[in-house]
Amino acid sequence: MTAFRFTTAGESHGPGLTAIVEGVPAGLQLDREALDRDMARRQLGHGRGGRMRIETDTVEVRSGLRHGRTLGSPIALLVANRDYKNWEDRMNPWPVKDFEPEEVHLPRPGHADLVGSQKYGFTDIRNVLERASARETAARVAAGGVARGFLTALGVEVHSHVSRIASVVAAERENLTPADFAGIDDDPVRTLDPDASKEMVAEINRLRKANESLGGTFEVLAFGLVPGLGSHVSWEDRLDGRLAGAVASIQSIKGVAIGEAWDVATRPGSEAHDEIFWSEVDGYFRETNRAGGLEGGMTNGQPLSVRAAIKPISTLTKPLRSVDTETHQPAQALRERTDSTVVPAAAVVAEAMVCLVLARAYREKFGGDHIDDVLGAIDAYKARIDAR
Ligand code: EPS
Repeated sequence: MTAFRFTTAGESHGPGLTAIVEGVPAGLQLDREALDRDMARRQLGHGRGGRMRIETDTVEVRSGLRHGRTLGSPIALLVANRDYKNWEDRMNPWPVKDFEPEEVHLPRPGHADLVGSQKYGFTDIRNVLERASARETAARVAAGGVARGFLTALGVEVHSHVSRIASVVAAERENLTPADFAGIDDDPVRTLDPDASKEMVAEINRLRKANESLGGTFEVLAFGLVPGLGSHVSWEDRLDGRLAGAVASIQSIKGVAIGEAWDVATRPGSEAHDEIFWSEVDGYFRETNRAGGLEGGMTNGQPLSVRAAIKPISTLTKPLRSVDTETHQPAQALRERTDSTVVPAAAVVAEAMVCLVLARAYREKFGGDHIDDVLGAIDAYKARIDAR
C-alpha cells in the first residue's frame, strides 16, 4: 500500500497549481464546501495585497473521488490561477510568437531570488521567484483539506490562532478547546484576543503606510489525537521532528516550537514537565500541557501544540539594497505588488501541514484500505491501551 504522501506543482502566475495526495483510504466522505472553506480561509487576514482581490481559490478534484467518496486511488487537485490571464505571454509554458519576456535581475534580500538563480543557472530571476512564491501554499491547503477530511472522520480537529504580529502580542490563553475557535475566522487577524486584534490591525496599517512588511507568531492545535502517533524508536519517526520540518518548510517560517519550548528552556525541571495522574473516569491524565502533547516523539493524548515564527515578507514596497545581477552595479531590490503581512494566512497553511503530518502518522499506525478498517483498528488499539 502506498504510504500517505502528497506533492505540489505550479508557479505563482502560471496556469494553476496542482496537488496529488496518495494513500487515502477508500470510502472516506469528503465535503466539497469544507475543502473550499479552507481555501477561502487561507485568503483571509488584514494586510493581504491586491492579488487576493483577483483570486477566489476553489479546488477542482480530477481523480480519486466519486460522488464525494474516496476510491483509495491518488487524488489530484487543481487550483486555478485567475491572474494567469494577465500573465499569459510572460508565463506561457510554450514559446509565444514574437514575444520575449523581460528578465528580472534585481534579487530581493531574504527571497530565493539570488541563490536560486545561481544554483539553477538562470539569468531571469522570475524562473526562481515564481515557484518560490507563497502562492504554492494554496496547493498545500488543498491537499491539507483531504487530510483534514480524513482526520475529521477520526474525531480529530485542527485549529490555529495568531499570537503576535510585529510588536503586538495577544494575551496568553491556557487550556484552549475546539469551542474557543468558533469565531476565529471572523477576526481580521485571526487572533483570540479582541483588544490585541485592534492593535494588530492598527500596527499593520501604520507599518504598511511606512512601506514595511510585518512578521509574527501563531499556534496550531490538534484535539482528539490518540496517544502513540509517531515513535521514539527511530529519529525519522519522531513526530516532533516531522511536525517541525513540515511547518518550517512553509515559505518565510523561521522558527518552530512544540508546546511551551522556549519558556520551558528557562525553567527548572520541576516546572518543565506534566505530572501524571489516573482516575476511574479519565484514565491517565495531566493537569498541565507544557510538552504540547508530545513525549518521546509520540502524541500522549493531550492537545498537540505547534508554534511558529514567520519573518516579514521579503518583497518590500520600500526596497532593500541589492545588486543588479546583469551589471553587478548596486541597485534596489525588485519592487512588486505584495502583501504587508501573511501571518493569519500562514497559520491556516500550517494547519494544513499539521493535518498532512498527522494523517500520515495515522495511516502508518493503523493501515487499512477502507475508512471502516481504520476506525476499527483505532477502536481496538484504544481498548488495548485503555484510552478513554
Ligand atoms: C507572493 C507575492 C504575492 C502574494 C503571493 C505570494 O503575489 P503577487 O506577486 O501575484 O502579487 O499575493 O501569494 C499568493 C498569490 C497567495 O495566493 O497566497 C510571494 O512573492 O511570495
